[in-house]
Amino acid sequence: MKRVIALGAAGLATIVAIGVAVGAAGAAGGTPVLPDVIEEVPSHLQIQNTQQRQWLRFTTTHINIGAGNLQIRGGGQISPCDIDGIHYEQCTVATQEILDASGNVVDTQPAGVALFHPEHNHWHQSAVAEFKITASPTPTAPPVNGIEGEKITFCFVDVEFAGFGDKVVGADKKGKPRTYFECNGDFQGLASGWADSYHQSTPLQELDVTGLPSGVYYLTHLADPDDHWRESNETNNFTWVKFELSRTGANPEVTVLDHSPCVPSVICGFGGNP
Ligand SMILES: [Cu+2]
Repeated sequence: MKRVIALGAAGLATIVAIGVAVGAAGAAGGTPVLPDVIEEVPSHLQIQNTQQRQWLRFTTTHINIGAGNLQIRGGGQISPCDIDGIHYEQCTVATQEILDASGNVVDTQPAGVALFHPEHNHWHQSAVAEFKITASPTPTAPPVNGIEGEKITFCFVDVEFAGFGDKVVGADKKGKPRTYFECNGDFQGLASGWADSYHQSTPLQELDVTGLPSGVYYLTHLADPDDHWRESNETNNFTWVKFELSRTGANPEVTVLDHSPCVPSVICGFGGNP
């Protein structure tokens, strides 16, 4: 399903014009050094009962294992927008800035929308990831709980140094400085080697499983579902956890059965044990 973004009519022309201007500015320069954002296998799966709804909660972590930083700049102009049927009062266009080895901007491309997220009280990027519960572990599998692929908005900030795929935390830290510190609307990113974890207690780290029958399912997690960002590897954005939902007791229970492989490019157990 394609994401629908409707910017407020008054601000649309201005915001698009700014976006084009930014896009035209970056051109010449050195060789691009690209980011590669992967998603850790979701962890800490747990069922939460609230107000007669049942939620599957989980922890996820974005990690940039690419040689370059993911850098996103806001358009400056702010206008209301609607994303996937949710209205936000403050939005701006987002542009990925592609850097060379010296940190110069050598190219840009449109990267969706940045929006002020009232529940988290800071700025998010649109369509950072997509969570689904499915019957098979593929990015295109339809959701089984009737929730059409939930595109998740996130802030990007360097929280913890992850290293590169081998879990040797700190091994490569020299020369990979923490770069992005704030969830603001003007400037966000995830530096090479850095990770950004979202614990399962955070709002939005959840999918509705009310009425979902007992059975075996997959929780799937796809990074960059709209292909906003230019990455050095566009094929390693997908992870999954296989779990059993049991409804034999008073409350439903979840048991993890399997997960997608922890190949070198996909870190497992960094933000939390799967
Ligand atoms: Cu947030």
